[in-house]
Amino acid sequence: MTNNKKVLQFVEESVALATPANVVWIDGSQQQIDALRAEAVSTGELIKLNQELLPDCYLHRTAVNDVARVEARTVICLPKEEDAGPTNIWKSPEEGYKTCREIARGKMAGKTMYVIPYSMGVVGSEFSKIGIEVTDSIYVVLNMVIMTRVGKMCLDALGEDGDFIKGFHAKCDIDEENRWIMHFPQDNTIMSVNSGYGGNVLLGKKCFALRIASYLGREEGWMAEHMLILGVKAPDGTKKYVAAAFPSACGKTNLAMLIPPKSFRDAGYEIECVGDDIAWIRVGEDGRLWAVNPENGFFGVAPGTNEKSNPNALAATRKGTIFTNVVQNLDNNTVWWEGLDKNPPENAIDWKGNPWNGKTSDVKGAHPNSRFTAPAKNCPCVSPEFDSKTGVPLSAIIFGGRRATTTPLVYQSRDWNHGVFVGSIMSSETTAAATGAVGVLRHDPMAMKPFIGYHVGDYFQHWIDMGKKISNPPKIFNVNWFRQGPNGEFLWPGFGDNMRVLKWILDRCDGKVEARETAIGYVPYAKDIDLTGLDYSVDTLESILAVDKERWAAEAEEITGYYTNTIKDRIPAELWESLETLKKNCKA
Ligand code: OXD
Ligand code: MN
Repeated sequence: MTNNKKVLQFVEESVALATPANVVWIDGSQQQIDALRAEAVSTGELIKLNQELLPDCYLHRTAVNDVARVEARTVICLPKEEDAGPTNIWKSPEEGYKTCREIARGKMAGKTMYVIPYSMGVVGSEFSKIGIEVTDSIYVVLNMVIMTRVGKMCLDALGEDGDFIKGFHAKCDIDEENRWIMHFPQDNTIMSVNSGYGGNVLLGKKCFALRIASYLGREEGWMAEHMLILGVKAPDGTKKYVAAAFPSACGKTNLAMLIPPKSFRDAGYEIECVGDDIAWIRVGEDGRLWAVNPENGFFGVAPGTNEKSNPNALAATRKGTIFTNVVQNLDNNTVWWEGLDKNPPENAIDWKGNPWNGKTSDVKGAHPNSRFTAPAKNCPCVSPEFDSKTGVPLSAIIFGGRRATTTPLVYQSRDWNHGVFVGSIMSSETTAAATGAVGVLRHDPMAMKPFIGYHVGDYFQHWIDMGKKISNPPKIFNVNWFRQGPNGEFLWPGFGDNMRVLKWILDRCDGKVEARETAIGYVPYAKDIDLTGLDYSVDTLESILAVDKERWAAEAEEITGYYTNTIKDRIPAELWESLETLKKNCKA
């Protein structure tokens, strides 16, 4: 399929290491995809779902010990430990290669190795980059076909001499003790062994499009971010785009596909989804930031997705989707998960493969991190710019987290550098969805903590340096949909009503509304948040827009501790200055 010597050499080396019985090149043709689906069904790797209700949809169950990304076994391999920084696990490249190779040696004996040529981004766009993933899993091949642009055109784009990101994946024995997801940023290489779970094995996603790409972005002067991208179409037909970063369990996919409240829809507002997870961002000739979503599908969390929370995501899963670790409803061979509806199936199989009765069982039927892999084009509100080679221009960048107190519904940073500070201090309270204590503050700068492929302080510096190259920068905001009252009740309705906050953000970008300057930045006047059609008290709104200086003084101390004790070094002077300003403002 190719004459590219580097590709051929990578495949040869992978064969020599893992010794598969066959090698199959993935050309992206429907015929080949159909054959692989049929083969996976014949071995039980995939279960074919009801093809009338869910055409071309399949169900897969992972091993029970292999259901999530494993941060403690995700490694950045650079020569010097200090260059991986305090947020990453480090090994030297020598040790990393040795460890992975010893584990993978001979592990594809008797099996087929698939060679997947894929592109992150539209082939032929200046933003795009090609990867080659070799794997012994048909599940991986079929997920990559949905999540990326796969096929011979990627090899053609490489030509005889083009460079690419190398990804080696072997399931091995799904042994937790020997599971490693290793990144070699200097060699554009990823090795993943002993896992079959999406985030660890779909190497185009977190491994390439965030960890390796963030490293490349710093070298080449662009940014790879853990951000959704959405377009807001105004009644006059103009469109503005925003990118937004949130830690997990903060409703990122829901925001990316938001349906505006009725009063906004009636007025002519629409949201168009460009991406729900990753943004690659470059400075355009016009001095603005332009963003593309390098992915081609959504790898979304199933539980909680329903007709109310995210009808667009649900619609996206109705064809051509692979479900992982959800409930199989045996009555009609469809799928179910907690939070889909109030009607769990009685005659079902749970994510572990055991018989399950949703009416009587006291265990969850779907794993809390069960997923759907759905083609982006299925989404009813997918942006017409989805395949744009130039991307979309950003008017605003939004950071957010889950905070019961302290952080107001929305505030705007004073300028780019202050915005970088706001991103650097992002933190979120842990939820019951994740293991560990609930309500504990976890710092997650720019929602990139598990995804920065180098030292977090250098990453902050890269943001500051980028600011110097952007003559027309987006405005930077912070939102918090999760303020709680004294009894733990949520004080903001969230979901579609977040449109009301988006509108204020875009009005600020257009210079249409005034704002109140506070210790932390610009906060809306309550009158400027459009509450039309919402039964909501202005007093409550005032309360979640308030900035409590005492709490923020305490927050500033907590941030000082985080900077000093966790990040320790390489923090840009501009961020220390913003921290000092915050402390001063809280005393004033
Ligand atoms: C994801 C994640 O799967 O952030 O998108 O973990
Ligand atoms: Mn993500």
